[in-house]
Amino acid sequence: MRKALIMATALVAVAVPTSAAAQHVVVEPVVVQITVVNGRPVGGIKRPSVKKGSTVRFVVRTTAGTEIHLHGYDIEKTPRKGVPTVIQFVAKVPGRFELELHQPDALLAQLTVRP
Ligand SMILES: [Cu+2]
Repeated sequence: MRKALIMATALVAVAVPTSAAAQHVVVEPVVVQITVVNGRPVGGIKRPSVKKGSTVRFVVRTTAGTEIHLHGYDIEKTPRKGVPTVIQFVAKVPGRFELELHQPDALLAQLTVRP
């Protein structure tokens, strides 16, 4: 799974049009950091907005919950103690998508992917 994500990121970097002058263009992911305390995201629900084709990386720190779930893209990760949970993907589908913590259920972020 991790290997596939890294490959996807590499493909994005290659797909960026480059002029003769620009030799290496590295596309940085849009990083969204979320810390969950008492089953709720610190500072409230994050509402990032990215352009379609962007690479998005959610980094979630939580001591509670059995699953972190990105709806629509349907990516699920099981959080492990003491290790941030990383969900990285290329936002190919426009729309609005919710990142949820499950058990206890909480909305962590609402991602907008602009066409
Ligand atoms: Cu869910």
